Amino acid sequence: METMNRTFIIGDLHGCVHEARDLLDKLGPSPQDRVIFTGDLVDRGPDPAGCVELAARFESILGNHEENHLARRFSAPHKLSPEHLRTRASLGEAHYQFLSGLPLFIRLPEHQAVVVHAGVFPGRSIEQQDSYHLLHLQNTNGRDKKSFWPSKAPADTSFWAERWQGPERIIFGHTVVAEPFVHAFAAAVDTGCAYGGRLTALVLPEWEFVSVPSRQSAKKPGRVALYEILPGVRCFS
Ligand SMILES: [Mn+2]
Repeated sequence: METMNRTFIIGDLHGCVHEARDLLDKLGPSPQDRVIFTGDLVDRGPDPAGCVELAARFESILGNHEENHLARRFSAPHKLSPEHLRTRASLGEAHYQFLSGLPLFIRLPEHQAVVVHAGVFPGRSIEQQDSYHLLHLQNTNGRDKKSFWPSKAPADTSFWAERWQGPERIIFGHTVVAEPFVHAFAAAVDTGCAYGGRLTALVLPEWEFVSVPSRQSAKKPGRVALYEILPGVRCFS
């Protein structure tokens, strides 16, 4: 019997290579299936280089952490955080070569979907998007370029997914959600593995989620507490 090829979109690894292998074992992709990582392979977790090497066997888009490492590759060490320096020390020329070739988005026309790291600015086509928005966008007022942390955003802003009207459904990481979700025009897959949450894959064409538990100890992702970004959808912000 012929089975339909599947596409697995896996959320931000952030150095969690063991969980990535756990999840791939659970998914059991065939050579005909596609595996796409949503970027932010590096920083935070124990094995950034291992995550880059794993992603190189499949497909990945660029995350803001990769962008940062490429932009500051030759910056003086005293200008960089200990975490940044740890990642830098683990990466070699081949890793940087791979990261420099990563796309900002991957279109999945057979699913009317696009994989991006963070978000898309409302009212613009995917090709017209600013790389800053693709890599960083959270809350927006729909006019200015700036992106706001959801918990610190002015009242006239809202999470980009509330303003994006398609036609594509955007599959994104970057913003850590308490529960992954699929809405009309957006699907969130980053469940905070590096913070002790889960590593999650979105499985197409079913639009179902498969997760494995984190092996990291629980810690808060950057900011404060759970924050409602969309009705019934909470993120850590
Ligand atoms: Mn990110």
